[in-house]
Amino acid sequence: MGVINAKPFDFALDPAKAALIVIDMQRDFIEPGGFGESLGNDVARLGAIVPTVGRLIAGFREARVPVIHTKECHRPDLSDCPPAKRERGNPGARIGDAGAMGRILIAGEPGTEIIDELAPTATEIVIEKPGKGAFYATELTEVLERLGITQLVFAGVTTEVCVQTTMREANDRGYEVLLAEDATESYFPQFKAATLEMIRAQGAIVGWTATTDQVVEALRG
Ligand code: C5J
Repeated sequence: MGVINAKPFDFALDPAKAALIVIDMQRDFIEPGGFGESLGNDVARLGAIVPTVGRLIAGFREARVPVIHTKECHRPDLSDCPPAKRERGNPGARIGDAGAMGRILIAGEPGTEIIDELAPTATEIVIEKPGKGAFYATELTEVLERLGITQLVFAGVTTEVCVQTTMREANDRGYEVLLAEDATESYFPQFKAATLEMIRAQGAIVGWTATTDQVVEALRG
């Protein structure tokens, strides 16, 4: 058990009951020329956290604590992509359309893959999720129950969308959740800052935040 001097108060990390969830570190969100950039976003902001996320993953692997990855993606026939999601706004390209790295956010397409630098190992679990939250329409609950996990550390993108949604889903399901604040990023700095505040407000109403160094140190005991 390693006690992290987290915000808004200490978090006792139990490696026997913890997992790292790395949200959507996918080529189409992070690499230049992908879907994220086509929506007008500065993807360099997201690319900048890759080494930190890598350090966090390495810390969990070294401690032999599970690392679970997620990918936001849909079936090729889009049967799991509601029109309300696909037809939102007026982007140049939509989910399922041909993009620079294959069909956008479709399972199996190159742009949907996790970036090479953070690729899952052969034994790590990858959850394919059609929604923003990783619990919706996935096997994540069963995976966590099977592994006896009650604490979740989060990293990935984007802070206020898929990361925050999944943290809230997890909190509602009774998990203790902590966000590694330097291993997550948003296209909008003000949204990241607000999300960190929201998560830990009112006595950790959603959960805790701490730095990658603090989490890795706690894992080492
Ligand atoms: C978004 C995500 N931003 N992974 N996806 O649509 O946060």
